Amino acid sequence: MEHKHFQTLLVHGEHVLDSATGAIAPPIYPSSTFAFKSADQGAELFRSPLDGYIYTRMGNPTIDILRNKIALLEEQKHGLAFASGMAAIHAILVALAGSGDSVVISDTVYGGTAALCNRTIPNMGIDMRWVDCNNPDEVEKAVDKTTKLIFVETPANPTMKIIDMKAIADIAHKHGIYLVVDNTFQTPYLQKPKRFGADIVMHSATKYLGGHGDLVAGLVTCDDDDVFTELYRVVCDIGGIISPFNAWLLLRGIKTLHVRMDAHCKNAMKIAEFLEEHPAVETVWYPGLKSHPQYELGQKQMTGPGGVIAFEVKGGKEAGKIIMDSVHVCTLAVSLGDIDTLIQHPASMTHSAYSKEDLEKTGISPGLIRLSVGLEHPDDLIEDLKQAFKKAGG
Ligand code: LCS
Repeated sequence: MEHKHFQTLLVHGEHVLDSATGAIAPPIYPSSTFAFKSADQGAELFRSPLDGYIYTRMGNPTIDILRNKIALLEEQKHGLAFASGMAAIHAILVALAGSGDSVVISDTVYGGTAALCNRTIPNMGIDMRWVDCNNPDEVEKAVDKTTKLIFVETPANPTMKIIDMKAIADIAHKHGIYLVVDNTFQTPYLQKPKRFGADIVMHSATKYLGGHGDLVAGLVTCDDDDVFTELYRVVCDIGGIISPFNAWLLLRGIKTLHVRMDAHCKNAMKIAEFLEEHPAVETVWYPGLKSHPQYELGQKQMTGPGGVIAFEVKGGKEAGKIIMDSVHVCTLAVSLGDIDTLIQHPASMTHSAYSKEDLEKTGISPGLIRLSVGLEHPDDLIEDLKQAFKKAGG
């Protein structure tokens, strides 16, 4: 039966009830290897490994349920699962580009993505071209015959800059190349990049998809069979696969994605409004606030503002440090998308791989604080921030 609503898809999509036992939860297959019925069948499977199971690096039944589920949620044909979001990004880049090729990438991305693209990827002879993807002319100028793909993150970590996916997809497709969108901050519940022209969608599933801060994982979806074949080759060759147990945890997390995301959005909106009114706060960047410079674009692309807020307090970095050291309900930690509210300082933590010039150019100011709003009662979070602001003199 076809599921009409996304919420139903989250709960039921792809999961087939175990007919032998009636078990509702999917089984975990920790097996590293799978017995062949005969020598001929083993040889046949090596010719077409996705038609059965050989060895978990090449395919696993629990991981397959997850691969199919994320493909369904992103409305794409293929899904792949990785050990982390970084393993997923690495796989996309090395599957689709090689020595002598170039990749155009948004100048504001997660610091780990920036580190990968500034160090490891250029060492492989791939030219990474950093551009402000809010400026389509700049993107157009950066693309040439060597360019294989454009990679963007929207909203961007940590500034919450929103990128017009349709505008960038049009440029990519004019040149016959792929648009890759990192959909970590929104999840398919709040944003479906494919509907705006993205060819490949990826996630750090460590964040909202997992949702509970208890796993590290990456997911990728695509429609193109050739892209899938290349990505699958990299999974098998490099081996950055998710473990069956983490795949199972992730499947469990995904079932409640809609309930958690609604609550994250509601809490974050309340906190963002509080921050905007507070005299200690200089600026707030949250896609749910009309003051966000790309509020209208956000309304077009996203069905909710998400749970991450960036803000700057008066007194800059020093005041920010006092606030981060004074919170009790919020936890001073990196990552985002957890049920726990997490607060951190991008310039010295998640984005410390950025040079001073790049931090300045992309608006990751020394005083910028990032808050991933969790599922505590918002009034407790507001009281916590209030007392921390007071300590910082606000
Ligand atoms: N993409 C985005 C947008 C991310 O925020 C992260 C991690 C990654 C990719 C990489 O995924 P991972 O390998 O960690 O699963 N972001 C983090 C952050 O903001 N704080 O700690 C990790």
